[in-house]
Amino acid sequence: MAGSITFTMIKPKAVANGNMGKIIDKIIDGGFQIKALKYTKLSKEEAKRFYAVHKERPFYEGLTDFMSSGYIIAAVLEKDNAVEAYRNYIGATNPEDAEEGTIRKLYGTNIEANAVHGSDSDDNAVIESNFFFTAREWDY
Ligand code: FUP
Repeated sequence: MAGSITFTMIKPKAVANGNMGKIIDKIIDGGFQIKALKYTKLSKEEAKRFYAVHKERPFYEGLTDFMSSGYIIAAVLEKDNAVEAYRNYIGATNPEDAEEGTIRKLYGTNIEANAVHGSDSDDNAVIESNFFFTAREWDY
């Protein structure tokens, strides 16, 4: 039976550090099925749109500079209770606070370059998936 979906990005520093393969393996090991996957880049304007919810926050400029600084992996993942399951699997926003064995603990550098993004709600998982993928690429 199909589960629900979440959306993830492997962020520029984790890609630049050569960790994208290990992170994808870990995602699969965690029982997440990859429904769509793309090696791509965000422009500054796209990063600002993606993170628009944070536009009043002090870290918005730095975060959107960082997220448009290099290649990323964007992916749609499926699993039962995918949003919560994936957020537990990747660990706390700040890698320093993330539990041992989580993706952010293993591959994150700091709170900004924290290796991966994970959607925070079912609605945002769909919105974020649609940001990167056409319906025929993931909604099958
Ligand atoms: P999360 O849902 O765990 O990705 O965390 P948030 O929604 O709180 O943060 C969104 C993004 O902003 C994350 F990629 C990390 C980044 N961020 C900072 O760069 N600095 C901060 O102080 C807090 C968050």
